[in-house]
Amino acid sequence: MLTIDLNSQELIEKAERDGVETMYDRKVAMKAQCGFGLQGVCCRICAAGPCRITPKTPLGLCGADEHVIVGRNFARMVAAGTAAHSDHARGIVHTMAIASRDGNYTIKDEAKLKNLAKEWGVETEDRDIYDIAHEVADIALMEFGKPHGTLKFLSHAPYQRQDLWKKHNIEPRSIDREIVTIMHSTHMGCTADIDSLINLSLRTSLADGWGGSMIGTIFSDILFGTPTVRQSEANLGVLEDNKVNIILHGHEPSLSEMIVLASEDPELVALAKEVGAEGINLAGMCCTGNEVTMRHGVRTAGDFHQQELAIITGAVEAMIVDVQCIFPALAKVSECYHTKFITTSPKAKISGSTYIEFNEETALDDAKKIVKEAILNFKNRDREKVHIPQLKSSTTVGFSEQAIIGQLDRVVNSQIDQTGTVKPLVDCLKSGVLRGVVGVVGCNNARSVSNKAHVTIMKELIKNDILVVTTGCGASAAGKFGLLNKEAKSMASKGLATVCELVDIPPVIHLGSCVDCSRILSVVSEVAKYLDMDMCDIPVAGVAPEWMSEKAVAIGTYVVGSGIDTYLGIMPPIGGSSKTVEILTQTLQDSVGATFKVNENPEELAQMIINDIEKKRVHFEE
Ligand code: BF8
Ligand code: SF4
Repeated sequence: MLTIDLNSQELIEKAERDGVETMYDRKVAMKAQCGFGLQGVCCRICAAGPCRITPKTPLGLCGADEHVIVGRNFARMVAAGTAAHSDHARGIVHTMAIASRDGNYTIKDEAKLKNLAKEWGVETEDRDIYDIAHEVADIALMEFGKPHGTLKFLSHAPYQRQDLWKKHNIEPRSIDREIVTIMHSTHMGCTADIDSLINLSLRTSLADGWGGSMIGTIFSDILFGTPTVRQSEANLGVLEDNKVNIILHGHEPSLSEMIVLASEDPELVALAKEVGAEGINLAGMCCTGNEVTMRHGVRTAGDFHQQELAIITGAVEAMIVDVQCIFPALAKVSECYHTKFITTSPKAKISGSTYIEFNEETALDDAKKIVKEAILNFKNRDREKVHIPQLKSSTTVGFSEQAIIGQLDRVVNSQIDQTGTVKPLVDCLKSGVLRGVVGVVGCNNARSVSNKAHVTIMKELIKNDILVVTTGCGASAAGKFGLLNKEAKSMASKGLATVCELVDIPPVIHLGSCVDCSRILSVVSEVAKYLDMDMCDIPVAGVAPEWMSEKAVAIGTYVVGSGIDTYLGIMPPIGGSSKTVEILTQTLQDSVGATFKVNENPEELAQMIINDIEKKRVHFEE
């Protein structure tokens, strides 16, 4: 089986009938993957190589052994992932730097901005909110390259964690600097010590979690609004036969927010009617899908593995993308249908696409131009080729940290308790009504059956009184399979179901896009601080059942570096170095209080998590 998603199965068959190649065909054609690559023991860091480690050639030409080669490759994955999240964040901060009262970008969450301004020592009294915004943005931009000190948001962690980072010299300094340090240290002839390579990886990844990603989340909230709970739907069944279907795919909300606005423009809505459509139907994909569903309720068309399939419905007028997780194959697939594949970012040009550059300075005009292209393409839709699968599920989305606390306040007895704290969550965890909280996040991976591990693990966890929070393509999987629906409490065990009923939440909580994994850090950190504990002593865990991207490696590493055990459903390319495996799966326990654990069988992985959460509780209840 290739995927457990019935819509996807239908469209894979349609692709065959249409003679269109998809990832699933390439997966079959690829057959065996390169064993050296899988083990991480191929080095092509200098042009004397590639050097491959075998029993007969245990060293590269320079003498680098398997531990050095695997460690360098791992560190470079962390650096690339951190770069992707953080450069996205930098874009958002630059956008805030040009926000103005009468411009395209305005400040939506003034309170959050003022809180941050106060935290950073920016004057807020009697000042125009835009002056405050610009000063805060300038300070944030310095976080990427400041020459002295460490990252500001580290102070959000419990003091125990901060002390530990200091002790092990893994406090990130500035974001770009950590990435550069890895690129330098892994250059030919630099670091040749596996402990040091893992330490560098930890420090850089923390610059993602408590730096780039956290800045991305907080600044997006300030600029586009902190998500609030709302209803939506997920899966390809959200495409509509009689409307101009536009898919928003990629990551940065600066673009998608403007497309949402443009799609409501009366002139463009009128134009859509003129060309014979009933209106414009926006649908999201991947992380952009998460961003627009949690802030606007825009429905989710699907996840990473459904990007080609969306076009194969024959009903998509435009697939609009910016950066990250975009198959270059979309160019070829869209040639087989009328779909316009529109790239917009100078950071991710793709040959065969229609390139319409999106600039923050001319944002709404650019967005309107892009939406107009889509509308004008409606007439080219070939009715014969259209097949929209029917399945879709209703979802409840938009749980920012504040929205979660807001829901929890429903159970607070205002006579006794303060509102606006994590106390109700702590009470549920302490009493054992909830055994733990687990973040199930990340991608789809062609090495496994699409969505199977996500759905299996989430269902298993909620059957064991474990509240699940989810982001990225994990969130899309949860949405498609009905787990983000409040009714899914019927699939949960008694304790969790009671909490869901009381607080009016689904058993799986949509926390947003992949940069929003920083929301998980924030919630766990607040719980730990409330209890005066370190994050490693709370019964929580992170899981990436079907991860594939370098960004996921960065996330997993900062989650571990933050003291939260991380479970992987796909083995990372480290198997060729026994030392790397030992450090990541055992030794880190002694330094950062958490490790990676890997099992490619989802049922077994779920059981490991449940058992480990129970073990953590022993300590937690003391
Ligand atoms: O950052 S979960 S496939 S979409 S990498 Fe990509 Fe993975 Fe999806 Fe967003 Ni995250
Ligand atoms: Fe080979 Fe060393 Fe060059 Fe890597 S850095 S390719 S191991 S010679």
